[in-house]
Amino acid sequence: MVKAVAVLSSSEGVSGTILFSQEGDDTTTVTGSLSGLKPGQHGFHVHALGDTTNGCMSTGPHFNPGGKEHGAPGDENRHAGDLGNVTVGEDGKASFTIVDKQIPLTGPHSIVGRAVVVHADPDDLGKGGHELSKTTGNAGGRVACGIIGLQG
Ligand SMILES: [Cu+2]
Ligand SMILES: [Zn+2]
Repeated sequence: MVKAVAVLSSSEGVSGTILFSQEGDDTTTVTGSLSGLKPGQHGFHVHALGDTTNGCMSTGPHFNPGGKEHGAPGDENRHAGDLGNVTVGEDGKASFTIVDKQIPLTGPHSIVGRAVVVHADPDDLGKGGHELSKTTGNAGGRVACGIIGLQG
């Protein structure tokens, strides 16, 4: 098994930990807990770069090694980094588990060294009809992010 972790924090008081574990060749389980967010749905993605020199803005676009359009996690045509939305309760907290086959921790398309980003708004999963729907899901600002690093 290969494991990784991303620790998220922001100046606006968002914090959290996202754990990744890969069993076998391609299936990665993502287990997250977040706090300090506004209640409702928030877009949640793996972005291409593990660069936070300019905060979450420098983590680049959604991780997209296949050169596809933005979509929902279950879509054929999606960025590898498209993990959909996380749901935040009235207490500002979210805890979730996501199982996905496009975010390996090993091999040429590994997400280790890239970043996870939580957005201000819901991801429309490519179906909102907005000019940004097919690139970002129109998920708004980047409220917190963390670099994905190997864990022992
Ligand atoms: Cu994003
Ligand atoms: Zn995307």
